[in-house]
Amino acid sequence: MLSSIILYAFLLAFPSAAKGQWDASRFTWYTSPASDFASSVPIGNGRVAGTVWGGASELVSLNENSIWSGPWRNRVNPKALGALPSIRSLLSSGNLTAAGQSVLANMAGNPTSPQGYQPLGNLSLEFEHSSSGMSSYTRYLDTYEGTAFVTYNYAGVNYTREYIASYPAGVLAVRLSSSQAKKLNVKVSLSRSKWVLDQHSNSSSSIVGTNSIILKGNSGQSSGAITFSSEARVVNHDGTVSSDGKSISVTSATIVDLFFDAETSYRYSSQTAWEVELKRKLDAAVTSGYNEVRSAAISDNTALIGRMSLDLGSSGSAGNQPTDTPITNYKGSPNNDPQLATLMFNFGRYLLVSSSRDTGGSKSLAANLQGIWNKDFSPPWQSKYTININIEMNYWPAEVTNLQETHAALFDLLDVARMEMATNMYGCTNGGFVLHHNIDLWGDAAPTDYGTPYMMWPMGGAWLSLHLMEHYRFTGDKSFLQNRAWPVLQSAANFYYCYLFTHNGSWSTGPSLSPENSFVVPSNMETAGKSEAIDIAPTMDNSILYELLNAVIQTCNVLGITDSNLTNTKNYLSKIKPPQIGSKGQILEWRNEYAETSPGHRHMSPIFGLFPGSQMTPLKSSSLAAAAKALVDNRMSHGSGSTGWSRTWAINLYARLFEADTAWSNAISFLQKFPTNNLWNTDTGPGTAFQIDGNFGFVSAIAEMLLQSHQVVHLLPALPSAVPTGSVKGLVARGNFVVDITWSGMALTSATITSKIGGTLAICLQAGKAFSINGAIYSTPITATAGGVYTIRPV
Ligand code: FUC
Repeated sequence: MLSSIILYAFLLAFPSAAKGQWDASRFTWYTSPASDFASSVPIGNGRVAGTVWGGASELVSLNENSIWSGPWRNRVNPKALGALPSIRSLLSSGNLTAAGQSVLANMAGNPTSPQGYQPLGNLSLEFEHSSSGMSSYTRYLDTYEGTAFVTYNYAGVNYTREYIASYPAGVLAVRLSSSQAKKLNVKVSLSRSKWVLDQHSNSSSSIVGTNSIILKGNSGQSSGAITFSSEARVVNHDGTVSSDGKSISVTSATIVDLFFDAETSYRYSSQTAWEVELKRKLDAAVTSGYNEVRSAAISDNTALIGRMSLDLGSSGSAGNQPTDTPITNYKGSPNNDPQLATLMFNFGRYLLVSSSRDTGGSKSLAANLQGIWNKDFSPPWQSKYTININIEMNYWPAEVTNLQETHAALFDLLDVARMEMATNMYGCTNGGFVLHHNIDLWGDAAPTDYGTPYMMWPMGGAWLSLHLMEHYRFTGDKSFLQNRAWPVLQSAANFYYCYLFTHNGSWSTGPSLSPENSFVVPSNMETAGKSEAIDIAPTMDNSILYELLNAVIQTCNVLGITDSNLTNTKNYLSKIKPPQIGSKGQILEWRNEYAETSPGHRHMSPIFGLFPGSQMTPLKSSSLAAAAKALVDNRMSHGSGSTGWSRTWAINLYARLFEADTAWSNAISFLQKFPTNNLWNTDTGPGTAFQIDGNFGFVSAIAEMLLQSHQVVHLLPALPSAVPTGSVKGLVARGNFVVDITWSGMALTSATITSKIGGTLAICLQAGKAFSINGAIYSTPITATAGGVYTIRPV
């Protein structure tokens, strides 16, 4: 028994190095422990997560995605509803300054912020090893299997630690081992620090039994606090176990396994209920044992991750170095290392699978600003849900890169968020729902923060609703459309049928803004020269309404709905102001051509219709596409792309404009400037806030260069000259077509389109080139059959 355990431990060590070469597209790896959070490696099962630091004394920063700072609060400003008519009349009569002041005075939420995301605590493993005595150190993350690994030699013994987050078992699992029998000594503890916030303080306690440590905590409020129980089970195969009331020690062992779970009051009505669930999951994991938990977790991960593969060229020796080295080298010589882009792509898909899953019970939680990984009680922007770009960006890769299941968590959150805000703030009682620019896990959608460039924006719910439509467009799942998407889309549209008002003959939003830009008040609109943001019907609002109302019409057509839902929507759509073009040929941001206070603003709000919308795309409207290009060019030439997410939005936009080389040069700039050593995206570069949106925006941007499908199935629409040869397998086009493409010399070699559900297949190839489909020259769309495979070749 013991010899097989030792053999197992050896086999686990260096599984990739044993093959002689690290796969530079698949592994992030390091030759030293993490020096900070941004060099730890993340694992997660969509609900429980950790980051592995890998030091001589191990630290795993733990999260459970419903541990937030407290209960739901009604933050709606009681003056908001009463102030709405007067603010609208100030806007209509042209007093922008007074309108902005009244918004601040009457509509700000109280308190100004919803709840924030909080850490669970830390798992500590003390091995009595000193850093200086460790040699042959390797730490890695396998983005394909979803395993994290640490190995090193200490006093002639190889020690290994393997970490896995299991979606099927709902737990984290750890295996510790030593290459020589009975050389493993480890002390295990769980802890949580104290944080004082808003007159309440969280509390936690740790109860240590023979082979279990229970950490309980809560967010500190006297009523409705978010409360959790978590537990680490220690399973030793040999050696001796003891506890000292603070920790569990195992001495003279060869292998020790740990299983960890946390459950909270968010999903269960009583402590008994969530502790029953905690026990059930841990009992089952212990009974199955580490190997079974591990293999089920890997099967689950690889089933999702393995649906796709990407080859943008080999980096050769440049790629066979610890990940922090290519990150540094790439700044000077990006062209030597095409696999860094591939790794970033694969890592992004891995992050989505790890941070966003349907975890059951209709209370899954979407990936937040940091996905699911947060070690701070006061993280940047509270690590909550900012929905004027960030959380939508998290889900841009979900459908196109074949991870449809990850989208489910966002749909669950949207169900929670559809509360009475429309009635309380706008007096709308027709079943419509509205969200502003932030929400928390309770769906608290009252205006957030205190400032006119961001807080008063009634479009967050409409934008998120479009994600359900996109899920239908990609999957063609009519029952999803009927049962899940339609109620949300209908409710989103209903809000606007109550809320919109007529201004200059158009149905208009207001007070609203163009996230998060400001303009200079012109001389005839009150305090000239002052910065303001509040206006009527900014272009982004009109573009979101265009997409929403078209989504409703499409849904009605698919589901055979012909009643007032359809006629009403068509009437409204005909009176939404189309995008206007300004004096520099650009899409106008506001109702008039005001001077922008930040011409290089990071938000690309006015060209939402180019990406993620489709109203301004070249195949739909060459004139709007040209105006969208004028806007993004102007923004970028004035310094936009200044945050990681902004830069990746720009890549997606240029891909939609078929500006392949500009898209790629922005992808290079992104990789040079924003990722930390563990490849997380940041606000403005390493050392600034971790924000996961840019990771996901990067993935969708690469996909958009290779495949687009908002109009037709468009192969290689924006292939950059820096990537003349490559292949991609398993991308998904709208209509549920799975697309594999191989190219070389900047041209298609061949592509295979597999139709999952049948239907019309309209295809376009790179720059309108001619091609054959199953041997016949393509001229018009074909009718694909479910299961049909179509081979595309250049002619
Ligand atoms: C928006 C952005 C900021 C940041 C925050 C979380 O407000 O403008 O740059 O990403 O969200």
